[in-house]
Amino acid sequence: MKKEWFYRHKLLLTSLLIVVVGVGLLASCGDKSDEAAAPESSGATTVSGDAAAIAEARGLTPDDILAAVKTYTPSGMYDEYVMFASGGHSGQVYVVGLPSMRVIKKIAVFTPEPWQGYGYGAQDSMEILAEGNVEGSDREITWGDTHHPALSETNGDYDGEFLFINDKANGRVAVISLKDFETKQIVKNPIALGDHGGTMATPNTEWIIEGGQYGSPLGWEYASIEDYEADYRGMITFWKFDRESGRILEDQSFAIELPPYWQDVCDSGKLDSEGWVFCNSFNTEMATGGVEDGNPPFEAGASQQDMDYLHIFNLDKAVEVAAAGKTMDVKGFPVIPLDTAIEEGLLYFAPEPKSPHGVDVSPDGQFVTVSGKLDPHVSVYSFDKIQDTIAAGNFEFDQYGVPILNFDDVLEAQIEVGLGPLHTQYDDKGYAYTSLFLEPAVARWTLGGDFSDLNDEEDWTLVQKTPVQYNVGHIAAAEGDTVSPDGKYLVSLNKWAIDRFLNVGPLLPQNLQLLDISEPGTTMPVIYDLPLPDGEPHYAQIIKADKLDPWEVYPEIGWNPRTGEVDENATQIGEERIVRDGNNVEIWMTAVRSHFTPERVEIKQGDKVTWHITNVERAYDATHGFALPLYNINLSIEPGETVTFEFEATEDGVFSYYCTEFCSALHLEMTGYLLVEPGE
Ligand code: K7E
Ligand code: CUA
Repeated sequence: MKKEWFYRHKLLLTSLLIVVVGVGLLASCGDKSDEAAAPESSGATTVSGDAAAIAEARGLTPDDILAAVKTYTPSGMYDEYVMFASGGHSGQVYVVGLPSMRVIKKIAVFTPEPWQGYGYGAQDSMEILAEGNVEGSDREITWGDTHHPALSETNGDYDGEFLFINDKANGRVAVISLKDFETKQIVKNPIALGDHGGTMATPNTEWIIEGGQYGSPLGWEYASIEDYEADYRGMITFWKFDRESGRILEDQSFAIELPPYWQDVCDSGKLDSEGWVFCNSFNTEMATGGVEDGNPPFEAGASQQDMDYLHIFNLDKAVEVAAAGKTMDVKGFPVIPLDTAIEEGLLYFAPEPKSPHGVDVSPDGQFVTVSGKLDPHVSVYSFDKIQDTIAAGNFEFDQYGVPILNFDDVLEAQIEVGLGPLHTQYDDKGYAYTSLFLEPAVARWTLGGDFSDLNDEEDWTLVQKTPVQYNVGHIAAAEGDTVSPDGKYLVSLNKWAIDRFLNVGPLLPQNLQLLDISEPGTTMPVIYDLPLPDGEPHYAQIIKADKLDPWEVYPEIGWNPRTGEVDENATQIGEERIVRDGNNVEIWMTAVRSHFTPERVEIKQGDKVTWHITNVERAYDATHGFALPLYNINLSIEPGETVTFEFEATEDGVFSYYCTEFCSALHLEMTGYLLVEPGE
C-alpha cells in the first residue's frame, strides 16, 4: 500500500527535493548572518535519485520531506529563535533552538544541578538556593515546579536581558541573567507557600507578577478548614524589578489580599491596557474538599457554577496605594487589604465561563482572551468596554464586596473553538491560537478589532485546527507575548506522548511539537517532535535569537557571576597560595589547561577550609570542572570565573581532586591531591 503510493508520488518527491535543495543552495549564497558561520557547500549541486530512494526506504512522504527541509539545521548553522521552556517539577529551565528544536542548554534554577556546579559547594549557588528557603524554617528546599518563564521586556518587546520564572510548589520567583544564562536570585514569597499566576513581566519590566493559587491563610498560619471563607485568602504579589542591579527589590514589592478563590494564570496589560493586570480564578465556589467526609470532591465542588471571576487589577493605582502605606503587615511584607483594594478601585471582577485556565492579552492590549476548561468557547473581553463599565459604576458585588462588571457589557466576542480550551497565543497576521487539551489540537481563529484588515477572513471565526500528539497545555508562538509577534512558529507543549517515541518504560518524555504557522489560512502543519526528557514544561517564551547577547567568556579574570564584578579573591597566575590561620585554611588556586595550581593541598582533620579557584582562561569554551570526592563538591568554572567553596575537613584521608571537563589532551592530568592528616 505504502509502496504503491510511493511510486505514484515518486516524480513529485524527486522534483520537490530538487526544488528544495535548489532553494536551499540559493539561500545559502545569499543573506547569511555573519554569526551563522555555516560551512561552505561541499560542492554537490544536484540531488541524485539517492535521496528519493532514501525517502522511500524510510517511508517519508512529501510532507515529511518538506518538514525536514524547514527544520533541518546542518552542523554549524544557527537557529533563528530561542525558546525558554519551563522544566516543570525538574525545577529548571530548558533552552531550545527553533526551528531545529535542538536542546541547547538547561538552566539550573530551583534544583541543584551538577553539570553547572549549581548547589554542590559553589558559594554563589549555595547562597542563591538558600535565599529560596522559608525564613524561620531550617528546612532546605532543593526543588521547584517551574511553570511560566517571562522574558524581560522594553516597550512591550522582549529585550533579551533577563528571564524570570516561578516555583508553583513553594511560592518563589527566580531571576536569571541572559548574559550568562545563570540564576542570580530567588525570592521566597513571605505570604504564600504556593503560586501559579507567575511569572509575567509588565511591558517595561518594572514589575514581575506572581499570582497565587490554592487559598490559604496569608502567611499560611494554621486556621481550620471549616473557617475557609473567613480565614483563608488569595493573593497577588507584585515584585519590583531593578534592571540596573538585575535584582528584585523585595523591600519595594507588595501584595494584594484577595478572596479565597483559586487565582490561576495572569497576564500583564500592554499598550492600551498597560498598567492593568488580568488573572483568572476558579473554585469561586470555595469548595474545601473532604471527599472522605462525604463532601463533593474538588473536581466537582470547584466546578458547580457556570461562571468564575476574571480578576482585573489597576496596577498603576495599586502601586500608589502601596507607596502611600495603605497596607497591612503579613510576615514583614506589605499587603494591601482586600477592603482597601475595593475602596481604592484596584480590583474588579468580570464573570468568566467555566473553570477558566488561560488568560492572554492581545498584542495591541485591547483584548483579553479567556478559556474555560469546561466550556468550548474562548471568551474575548474588550479593554475599552471594561474601562467604560468601570467608569459607569454599575456593579453587582461578590460576598467580599468586590465589584462585578456585567458579563455582556465587557464581552467582545465568544468563539467556539473546541473541547478543553486552555491557552491562547497571537501572531502577526491577525490570528489567535488556542490549545485544546481534550481534542487535542491547536485552533487558529481570527482576532477582530485592529487586526481585521490583516487577513480577509471574517473576524472572530474559527479558521482551522491542527491535531497534536497529544494533550496540549500551553502553546508558545514566536515573540508571542509581545506587542509585535512574529508568527512563523508555534510550539505545542504536550503533556502526553503515548505512541510518538520508542517505549522507554512507564515514565514518558513530554512531547514538544513545532507547528509552522507562517502560511495564512488553513495550513498549520506539525513539522517536528521534540521529546523533552524531564519534568513537565508548562509554558515557554520564544525570542528572536539575535536579541540575545550573552558573554562568551566572563568580562574579566576573577569574575564573580553573582555580584557581577571581579571577586576580591580573584587569583592571577603566580598569586596562588595556601594560608593557614589557626585551624582556618584558605586556598587561592588557579585553573588553566591542563593544571590546577597548587597540585597538593595538605591540611589537618578538623580544619575549616575556604577554597577559591579562578579559571584564568580567556578562550571560549575553556571551562574547567573541579570534583572533590566524599565532600560532595562539584564545580563548573567558566573562563574568567572565580568560585569559592567552604567545608570542614571532618574526614581524613587522601582525596584526588580533578577536572571534570575534558578540556585538553592532558585533561586526565588536570588533577591534584588533598591530603587530610588525621587529627588526635
Ligand atoms: Cu496551563 Cu501552570 Cu500555565 Cu500547566 S499551566 S499547562
Ligand atoms: Cu580542565 Cu579538564
